[in-house]
Amino acid sequence: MQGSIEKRGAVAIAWFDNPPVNAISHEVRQGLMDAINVAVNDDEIKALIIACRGRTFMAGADITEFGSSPKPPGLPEVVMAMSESPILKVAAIFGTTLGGGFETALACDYRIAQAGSKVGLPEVKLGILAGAHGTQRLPRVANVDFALKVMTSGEPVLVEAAQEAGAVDRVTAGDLIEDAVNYAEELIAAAAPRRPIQDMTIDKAKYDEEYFARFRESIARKTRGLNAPERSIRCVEAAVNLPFAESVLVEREMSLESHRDPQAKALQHVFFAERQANKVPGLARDAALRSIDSVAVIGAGTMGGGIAMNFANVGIPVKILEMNDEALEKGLGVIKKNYDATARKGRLSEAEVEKRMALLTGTTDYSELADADLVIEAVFENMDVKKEVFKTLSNTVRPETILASNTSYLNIDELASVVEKPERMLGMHFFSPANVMRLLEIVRAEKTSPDVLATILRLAKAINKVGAVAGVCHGFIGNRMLSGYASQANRLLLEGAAPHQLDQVLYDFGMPMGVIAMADLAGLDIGYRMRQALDETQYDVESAYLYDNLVEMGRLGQKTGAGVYDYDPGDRTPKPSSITKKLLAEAAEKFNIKQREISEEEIIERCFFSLFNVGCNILHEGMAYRASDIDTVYINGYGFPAWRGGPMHWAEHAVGLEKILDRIREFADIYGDKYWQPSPLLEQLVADGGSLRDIQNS
Ligand code: T1G
Repeated sequence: MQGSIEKRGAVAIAWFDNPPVNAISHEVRQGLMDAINVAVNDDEIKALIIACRGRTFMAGADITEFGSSPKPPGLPEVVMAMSESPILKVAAIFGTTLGGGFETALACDYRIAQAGSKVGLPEVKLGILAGAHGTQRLPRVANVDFALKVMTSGEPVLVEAAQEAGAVDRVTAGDLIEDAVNYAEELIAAAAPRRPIQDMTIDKAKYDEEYFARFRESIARKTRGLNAPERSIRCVEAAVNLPFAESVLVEREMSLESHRDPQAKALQHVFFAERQANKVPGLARDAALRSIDSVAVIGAGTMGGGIAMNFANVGIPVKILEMNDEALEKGLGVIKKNYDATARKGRLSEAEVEKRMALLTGTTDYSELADADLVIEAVFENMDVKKEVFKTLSNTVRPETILASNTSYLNIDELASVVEKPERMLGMHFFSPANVMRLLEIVRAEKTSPDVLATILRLAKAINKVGAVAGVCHGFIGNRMLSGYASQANRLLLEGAAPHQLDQVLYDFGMPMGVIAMADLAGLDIGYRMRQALDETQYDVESAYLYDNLVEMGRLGQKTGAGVYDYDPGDRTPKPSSITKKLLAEAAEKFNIKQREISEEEIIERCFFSLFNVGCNILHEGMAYRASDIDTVYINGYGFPAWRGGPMHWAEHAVGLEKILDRIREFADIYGDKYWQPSPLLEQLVADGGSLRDIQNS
């Protein structure tokens, strides 16, 4: 039973225990109501502590209940009843007290927190807002600045910062419950007053229209495309300008509106998708996994260095091997420069930099890697070179050491063929910059054992990455989909779309940057070198005309100050180039392609339906366990807007599978089915009236 009462003299503790994160389910809500009633009706009880067992105080409303109307009592009703009840209430918070959990704590009169724990209102990350009076209580008990930042970023803050702002009263490094009982006894002895936050007011003179306009401007870039932050701001404006009884109605209206917004469903899909991606089909959730207490990285170049930093950042010692001392010194020097740059921005202390650097040791001797639990190679992207590395590793490290390649497209099965005990071999595809990008594509080779896969998925989370499993195919999940998306963008350039027009449409759709600008950023020579190794039947010669000519002119992209776009010195803003325009006209004439006006709608459909069709093939071939893993990859590795749910969720829920299939068939008629062969999976789903949710590969 939730809310069971433990009496300690005049202090009662209402205990809640709803693993794994004490989500505020219907049972918990009812338990809160019951606990208040028991306390109010027991004359011996002078103060009530709200406390939780397990790893955290309530981490929010139970998201699994969303989509259906919550069984009464709803949380707004509960927090109102709590804050109005005559009993003195103390919240004992720890772990991550988030969303409805923080709102429950704000319905108490006093709050004591475990030092180093966090509070927050992350609802905006789910496309909704703190709808149990959080938007009304936080600005009143703390201040408007703090409340706006917490609500619109959705990021948790340390309880020490919350204490400074006035949202937490005490912080203890000791035994939270003992200290909470002592605190409650102190309050009783001092006849401390109840402090319902709804009775507090805000000095509105300080927070006029101009203040809110400035705040909106300050978050505009980070919240581009998102609806929930604006709704939260409106609630805080109401808290400033209206009495509680009226402003709480504004919160109610904004909250209902946000739950109806497709962005909410998309973001909640993303929340569960990222967690679902950690599950290996067929492997029991409590299966014994291997511990990774030390890591080795082969190669101290850009990728190797960034990869090594991920582990040092979380206290895991890393040995970095290079061919010679000079390369080693250079690599370690780049890592130190990166850390120093972070420290200069105030995001890392000098001591922390030293601590992390101390975890990184260099060597040129393979025998020094013998104790590594995991070795990741990040050497030159060449099969023979990598095979040599894995042969040496296989003869050097322990047989149970996990071996991983950071290759972005080479065949992991072929690499595993030179390794003893190939079941310990897989791909760990980091995205550059490896210490920044959240996605880790984990490539499951034919012989990779499930426990190795699950070990690396858990490790991904430990190094603050989002892991997703891909099968062995060219480009795995992300780059294979990128090729479908980019191929259509390039065809559209040949047919008359200007690069900046096309990129603007993709940016306005929500991508971090247009795909053509992204090619300039990555460097046009990468594709050029790959095409040199292929014959003309293996790539789109017509689209390559522009890029081959640009590279041969020395226009490699941003790194040479010119590529598809021109760039002013020291300025990364892409500017339309007459050279590109001329080359595209030449290509259209040479390959007899009719130029025409291209609509925004066609750019969206051609680029994203192609992306989606490739995603369906990946799913159809079993190269991804589930469609939501593909969404996880494309959001975290390529910046697809999370508020659209990912390419697969967007296709099914914003466009519709049948409409997409019809358009793909129309494109096949127009362009020939080389690009537009409908995925058999898409055809099957439409024929059966099925959903992507039904597909679960093993
Ligand atoms: N409801 C239901 N299940 C939840 C949950 C929640 N709020 N939070 C986590 N889980 C599940 C999760 O799916 C996973 O399940 C397991 O718990 C461990 O989670 C009115 C309406 C708390 C920081 O947004 O940020 O309150 O995969 O792997 O890395 O204003 O979970 O094991 O089956 O993430 O240690 C606001 C969301 C809700 C917090 C812990 N609260 N959760 O991280 O574990 S809306 C949130 C988190 C709200 C009110 C509104 C994190 C965490 P499974 P995990 P973790």
